[in-house]
Amino acid sequence: MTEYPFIPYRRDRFPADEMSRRANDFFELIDTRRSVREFSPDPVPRELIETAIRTASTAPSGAHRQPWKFVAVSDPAIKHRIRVEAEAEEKETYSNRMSDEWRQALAPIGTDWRKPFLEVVPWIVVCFEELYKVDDEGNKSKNYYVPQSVGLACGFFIAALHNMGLATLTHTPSPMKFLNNILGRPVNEKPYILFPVGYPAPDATVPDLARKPLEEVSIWNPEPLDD
Ligand code: IYR
Repeated sequence: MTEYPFIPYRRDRFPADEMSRRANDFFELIDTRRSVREFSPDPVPRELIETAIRTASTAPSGAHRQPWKFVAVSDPAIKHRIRVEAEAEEKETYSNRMSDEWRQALAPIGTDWRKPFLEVVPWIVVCFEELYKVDDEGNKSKNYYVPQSVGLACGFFIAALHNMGLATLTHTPSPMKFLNNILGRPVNEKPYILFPVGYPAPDATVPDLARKPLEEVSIWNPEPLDD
């Protein structure tokens, strides 16, 4: 077991007007984030991807296990292999595995099995969830709240990329098992989300969708059911 000494945690409070300003500034920044499917091939320095992964890795996690691995790929041959195998799975999914209801839900977004962006982008980053831990002697130990922890880390990752002016997409070619093989990851790691990362193409378009208003996504001081 890792023992941590406890240390003081102090942050200066911001004056109320500065808090409001910061709250609005962050909202306005993050509100311009969109999932992008058309990317520029322009290179992105590795250092930026490293910082995005470092940012992701500050996310809270069950028992501080940080049960995530971010695998970054810029090698064109590996990106090509990922595209070929992702498209093969996606073709099967779109033609045979998706329900009609699912297909209809996706129709307005205009996706299909073709994933050319996997070869256009300068980086593919695949986040794996570490289902359980294996130490150097091969001893296994449990991780906790893995999907929640990894989801949070991926959220931080997306926010970090957006803040630095890069675009991504939460791509989930399904099933994703082929990524363990291509990327040489062990069986205790499971692909969670594949992120193509780059600049949006200058002529990229996104669906003109609206986000649910606050009233639809929040409930304030509700009554208990059992009163
Ligand atoms: N994994 C497929 C299908 C897909 C599913 C949902 I739900 C989306 O919001 C978008 C796509 C794909 O990546 O095309």
